[in-house]
Amino acid sequence: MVRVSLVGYTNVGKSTLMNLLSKSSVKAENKLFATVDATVRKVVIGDIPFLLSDTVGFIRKLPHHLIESFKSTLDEVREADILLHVVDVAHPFHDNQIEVVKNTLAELGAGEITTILVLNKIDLLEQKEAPVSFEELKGYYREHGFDKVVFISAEKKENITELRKMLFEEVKKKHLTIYPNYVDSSHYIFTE
Ligand SMILES: Nc1nc2c(ncn2[C@@H]2O[C@H](COP(=O)(O)OP(=O)(O)OP(=O)(O)O)[C@@H](O)[C@H]2O)c(=O)[nH]1
Ligand SMILES: [Mg+2]
Repeated sequence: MVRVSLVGYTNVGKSTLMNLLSKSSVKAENKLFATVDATVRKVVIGDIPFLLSDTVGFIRKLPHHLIESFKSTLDEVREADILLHVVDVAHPFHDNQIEVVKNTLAELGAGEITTILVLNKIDLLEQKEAPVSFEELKGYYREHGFDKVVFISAEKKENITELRKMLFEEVKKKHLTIYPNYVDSSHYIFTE
């Protein structure tokens, strides 16, 4: 099966998104390192099954006691076909956190894996002034090497269909490379 991994800085909403996409119940808490192990769930979108794994959050300096759990996360990440890089877009230093995650992925040898940049917590932005539109911001992130960008709120379930559609398209591509002899791919159609 195609393997998809949720990666990102700690406390950005990876587990919340995992629960939403897989309808499972993974501990999501407003504290650092709520997740200490990789958790894997089977998810199906539009007939195509894939494995979705939640991972421990990346951080600039990892606390010592988390190094073991981090190792199992590293394996999940390395073996992934697709990464969902989740970002807390309402965090004042989110661009910095994106850099930390990008550098960590590169160090792991996972820098070339197809990545969807998922800018989460847009509900928190709406409370402030929105000086630039999401479309303009997408352009900004594309210039920084992310060609697949989506703005969501995992908590308020905003734009989840757009994310699922984008994920489905990437999963479909990978699925067809794993099963190239599967001739009738016409029934792989996105369903909400
Ligand atoms: N306002 C808002 N809060 C969110 C959203 N998504 C997640 N949260 C909150 O952010 C906090 C962290 O969420 P988690 O899903 O545990 O984050 P995580 O990335 O899994 O964190 P670690 O496992 O610690 O790395 C929780 O309090 C969530 O309720 C969102 O879209 N909007
Ligand atoms: Mg978590």
